[in-house]
Amino acid sequence: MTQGQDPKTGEHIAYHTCPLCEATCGLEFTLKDNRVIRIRGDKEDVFSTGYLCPKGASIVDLHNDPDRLRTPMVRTGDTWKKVSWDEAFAAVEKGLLPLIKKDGNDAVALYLGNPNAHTMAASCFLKVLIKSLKSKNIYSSSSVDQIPKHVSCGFMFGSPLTIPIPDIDRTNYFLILGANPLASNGSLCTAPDFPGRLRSLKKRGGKLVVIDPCRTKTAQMANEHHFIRPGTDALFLLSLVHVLFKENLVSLGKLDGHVTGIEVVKKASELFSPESVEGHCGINKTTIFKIARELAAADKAVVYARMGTSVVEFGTLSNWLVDVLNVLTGNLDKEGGAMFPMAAHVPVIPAVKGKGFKIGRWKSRVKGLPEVMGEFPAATLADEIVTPGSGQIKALLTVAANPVISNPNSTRLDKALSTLDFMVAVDFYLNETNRHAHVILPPASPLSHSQYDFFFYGLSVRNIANFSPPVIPCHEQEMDKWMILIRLASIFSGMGATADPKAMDDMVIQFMINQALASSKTQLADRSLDDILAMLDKNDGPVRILDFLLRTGPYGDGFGLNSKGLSLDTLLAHPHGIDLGPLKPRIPEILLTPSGKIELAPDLIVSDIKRLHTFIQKPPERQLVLISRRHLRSNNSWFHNLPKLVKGKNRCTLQINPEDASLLGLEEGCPACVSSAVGALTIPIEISGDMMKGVVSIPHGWGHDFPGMSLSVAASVPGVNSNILADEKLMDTLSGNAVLNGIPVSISVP
Ligand SMILES: Nc1nc2c(c(=O)[nH]1)N[C@H]1C(S)=C(S)[C@@H](COP(=O)(O)OP(=O)(O)OC[C@H]3O[C@@H](n4cnc5c(=O)[nH]c(N)nc54)[C@H](O)[C@@H]3O)O[C@H]1N2
Ligand SMILES: Nc1nc2c(c(=O)[nH]1)N[C@H]1C(S)=C(S)[C@@H](COP(=O)(O)OP(=O)(O)OC[C@H]3O[C@@H](n4cnc5c(=O)[nH]c(N)nc54)[C@H](O)[C@@H]3O)O[C@H]1N2
Ligand code: SF4
Ligand SMILES: [Mo]
Repeated sequence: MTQGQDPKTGEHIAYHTCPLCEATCGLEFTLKDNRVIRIRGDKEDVFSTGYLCPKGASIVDLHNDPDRLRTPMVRTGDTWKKVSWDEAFAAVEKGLLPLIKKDGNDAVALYLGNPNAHTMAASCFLKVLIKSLKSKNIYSSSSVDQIPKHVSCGFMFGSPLTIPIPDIDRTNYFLILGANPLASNGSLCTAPDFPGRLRSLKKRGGKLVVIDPCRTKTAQMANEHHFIRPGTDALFLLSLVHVLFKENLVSLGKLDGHVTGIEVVKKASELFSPESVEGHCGINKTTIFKIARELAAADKAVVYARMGTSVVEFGTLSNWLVDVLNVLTGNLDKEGGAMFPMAAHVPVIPAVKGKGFKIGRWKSRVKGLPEVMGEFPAATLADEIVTPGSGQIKALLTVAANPVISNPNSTRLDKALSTLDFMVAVDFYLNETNRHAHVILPPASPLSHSQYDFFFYGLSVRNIANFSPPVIPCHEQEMDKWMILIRLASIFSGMGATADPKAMDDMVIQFMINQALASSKTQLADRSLDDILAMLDKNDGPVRILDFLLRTGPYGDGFGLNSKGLSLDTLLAHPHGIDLGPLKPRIPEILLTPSGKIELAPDLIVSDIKRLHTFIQKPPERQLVLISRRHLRSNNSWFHNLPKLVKGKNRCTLQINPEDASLLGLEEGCPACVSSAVGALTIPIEISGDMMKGVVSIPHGWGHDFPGMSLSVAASVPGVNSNILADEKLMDTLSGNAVLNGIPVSISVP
């Protein structure tokens, strides 16, 4: 009988943190004979208290999806063959090692997709894979997403992972730009039931202001919504800074003495008065003055921005200015402002001064683009594949990624992938990208993995720790993702395709322990490797690593030093999670800048302001521009194969304002041809008064009409891929982030 099983019904309950988005909701599963018969939000979850969205409710459909791959596959020509795991890894070794020998390590590129951030496997073992691959050609979905935030935080706070999070449960004034948490459930702000938290803000008399070219569901629940011309947030934000200085509203509060560069920021903002930017961003000067004054006057206020401000030409500048505003109004590191979480698995090592953050330590071969966090921009992947010469990419390994849908100028990238000598995909769907692979290595279903959100507890509005064991055990044919990553790392490191994954796993944990033992700053100074190993959880892989990190973390038991402290056992005894409390001030302890202060005016960022200045000297753009949108029932490109989530009316439409539609002679439901500098597509029209004039939107993640895939449901409701229209040559200069919003387009009736 399974533990906890009801002897009468044969049912048992399992709890698991949802791995599908950043919100980390607790799910409650009722199982019988290892089949889920009911799923609901876990009311006792300390963080989500019963909340769940339609995607979380469909995770079992994903588990049961007949198209989900359960065995490795090898392709010859157009024919896929199911093979054993040993055969699959042997095929990878045979396909990649001779190529590395002949053309060097850079000939094999690695592309890491979004779901990696949600798995323990990737959090623990991707570094090992990257290290063993020794290729400069590392790419990820970060550069079609949030890398501008990493760059701005890296320069300001000394580490790209030191990201302040809006303290939404305690703020009284919340200014949101380019985020739609009512669809996305929040990003770089882990907050289950984001809608409920926004309702509470309003209930306690707080104010919600949303800046977005679309009157989204989030905008509709706000006290105020202002349309903004896509791509111009940096101008709007810099003019807020301008007003703060002009009206003597700057007040650092407790940050006084911890900030450098204020005068430089003041000077830089001088040219950006509300009057000079209003025509470009479409927000009038009266509103800009009002928002600046309200922001300064609120006792607890916070500015928060996401995707809409990130995948644009001035992505780093916008993300920097968000935190500049939080600093100048005294709201950074303050209750109800933007605060730094203290996750249970991240050791607190008082640093005060650090080496600072660097980009461009090496450059991409074809376009000379700077490396950022060890990666090149995803937008230049195709360049590196199609341009001959030494260092050309000849093979690709993708892990949980679908760049053919998610990257700009996807038609070009799709063609480039078809020219590769060899491709390996770690993924459980044969999707638009993976159809180019020669080997697919499918990890087990999300319900068969353990879960602890290494990334998102570091980005969370409360300090939370929650570990969940697998809901349904891994089928004997299936392999946990961490094993796949380790076996790949073993191939690249020369240990061979047949190496015992345990050997590499042991090496990793021993390395981590030895590093901690060697550091005089940890509590382990006089312990031994064997001591620690003997005390650790006896599981393999990420679970053992988690135990180690929890115990050496800020709330940890220090391997016996603090008997009340956390370990894996404590989390196992608390299946609804442990709430470690609200966020607390952490400055200066977390600053790793060379000055030991918040560096408000990093040279590279400040020098990028001249691009903004050039921009406002030109007359305001009036051409129609395209932006993206998300829907609660989609998850980037990979949730359109679940019937429950795609039923109903077609969501892949071009939304356009009624006035623009009438000017162009477009009618509701009729197809329109949309073209840009790099591509064209045809899509049905949806006329919507919620769109700003001059702006149209297409949801991202669609376009499932390629041959050679195995996504039967998605193929029946394919939609179109908006990234056919995104020009891969447009990037945020500093971070290399792709420009996916604000794309100039023309529309005609076919
Ligand atoms: N249901 C669902 N949830 C998801 C995802 C999903 O695909 N579906 N994806 C997940 C991922 S990977 C991420 S990164 C997060 C993203 O989470 P969010 O950042 O909240 O994402 P979006 O819903 O795309 O919201 C972006 C908003 O920016 C607006 N916008 C576009 N251009 C501009 C601009 O120039 N300026 C301003 N101010 N606004 C602009 C858009 O109209 C849109 O409302 O969501 C995650 N959650
Ligand atoms: N135009 C436009 N383009 C965008 C965006 C936009 O707003 N507009 N958003 C961008 C953003 S924010 C992001 S994050 C990217 C996302 O883009 P990507 O990261 O390239 O792709 P996803 O659509 O998230 O697909 C992820 C793949 O991972 C697989 N997968 C899921 N779980 C696992 C797992 O546990 N292990 C493994 N190995 N595989 C798994 C799925 O089957 C799927 O094939 O798209 C970006 N592209
Ligand atoms: S909001 Fe996110 S974490 Fe919560 S149930 Fe939905 S997909 Fe899962
Ligand atoms: Mo993302």
